[in-house]
This record gives sequence, structure tokens and C-alpha cells, in this order.
Amino acid sequence: MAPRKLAAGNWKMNGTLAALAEIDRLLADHPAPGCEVLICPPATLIHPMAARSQGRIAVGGQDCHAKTSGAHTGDIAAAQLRDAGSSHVILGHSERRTDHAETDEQVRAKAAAAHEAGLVAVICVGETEVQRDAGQTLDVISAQLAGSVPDGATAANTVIAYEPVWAIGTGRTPTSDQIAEVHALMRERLSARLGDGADFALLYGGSVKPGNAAEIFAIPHVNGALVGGASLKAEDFGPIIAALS
Ligand code: G2H
Repeated sequence: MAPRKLAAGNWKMNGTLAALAEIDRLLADHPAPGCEVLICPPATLIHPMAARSQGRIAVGGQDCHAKTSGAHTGDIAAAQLRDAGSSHVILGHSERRTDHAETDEQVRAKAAAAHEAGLVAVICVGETEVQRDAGQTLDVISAQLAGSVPDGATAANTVIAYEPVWAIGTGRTPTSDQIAEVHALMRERLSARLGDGADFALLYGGSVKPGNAAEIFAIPHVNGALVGGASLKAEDFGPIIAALS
């Protein structure tokens, strides 16, 4: 099985109900994309987005709790995301790792909870600029994969996104060789540990735009993108979807 191609949008903490008009524009311009399209809006928009898109795009959360229910004010369980219309959930994004001190162990527990609820976990890994400059990138990615991906991960229930922290929202992107090196490592590590590593969808994320998408999608082992700022407007996300299709 070849890895699926996935164009994933991460709206982060952006958008109110009015932003759903972008979904209408996106679907009007790209009625039959040649790749899977996922948008992960703020939790408040999951249900209305799922209702509005009528299954034509997948909708996901940006985080979930590792437990199924209980006294966890402000948190959302994986089953609740699914109940609201999600099929995916982003986990371990560097903004969560930084802003909420999330550890690999916590990300792994959340991913296991997502799998249990029937969600696809989009697990993010990535090095900081200091780590890259110190030549630690491959060690950091290996450790994050080993720590954050649960044993039950398969190509069907897990997607991995390589997002160098220094490339997120900065307009800077790694060279094609740098992306290729990390993606080849991820493929090898997943194969060695889980067996079906060749089938996992591996995304690149960090300042993906219409102008650099085609070049990024031509890199070996890149099966799509996790897109932040450029997923907010149909005029930007549409050409990225077209480049992957
Ligand atoms: C990386 C990415 C989306 P952006 O966080 O996950 O954001 O495309 O804005 O760099």
C-alpha cells in the first residue's frame, strides 16, 4: 500500500463561524481533489465545519486529553472530538509542547487515546534551531518518534508530521535535502519498530505556501503537508491541495 496523500490545515487559534465561508470557497474551487484534505479548526468550529463540508473534507481537533472523561476543566476527550465530527487529531504540535510543556510521554498517551476512540493521530515532531545548529536533528527526531508514537500505531491510524520548530510561521523552510534526510530517517525508524513504516503518510510542516508546495511535495518520502497560516484562506490552501493532487 502506498502512503496516502494528505493536505492538512491547522487553523490554530484562528477563526469564528464566519470563517466557514472559506470551506465553501475551497470546495467550489476544488470539488474533487486528488488527495485527502483535512482541516483542524479550533474546537468551537469542529461540529459546524463537519456539518458544512458534508464529508467532502475531513475535520480534526488540535489536541485531546489522554483520559476518556472526568474532572479536566477545559480539556476535550478523543471520543468527544469524534462525536463532534472529527476523524483526526493533531498531537504534540511544538506549540503544545512549548506552551503547555507537553512531553513525549504525554503525546504518546494522547495518541493511544485517539486510536482507542477511532481517530487518526497526526503526531508532530521537530527540532529547534539550537538543536539543528548543534547537529542533533536526527537524534532529536528519533527520540521524539520513539517517545511519542504508541505501540499500536499503524499506517491506518497514524500520520507523522515533521515540523522544524524554527520553520513554523517564520517564512523559513529547510532545504529539500534537509527535509529528505529527516523523512528518510522517519520512514526507516517506523519500519524498524512497527513494520509497516513504508505505508505511513509523512507530512512536512512549517511555512508551506503555494509558492513552495510543489517543490516540497517532490521530495522523497513527503506525502503531504501540515499547513498553518496558508490553510486559513481558500486562495492559499487551494493551490497547495492542487500541487499535491
Ligand atoms: C507549522 C505550521 C502548521 P505554518 O506549525 O502546523 O504552521 O504553516 O504557519 O508555519
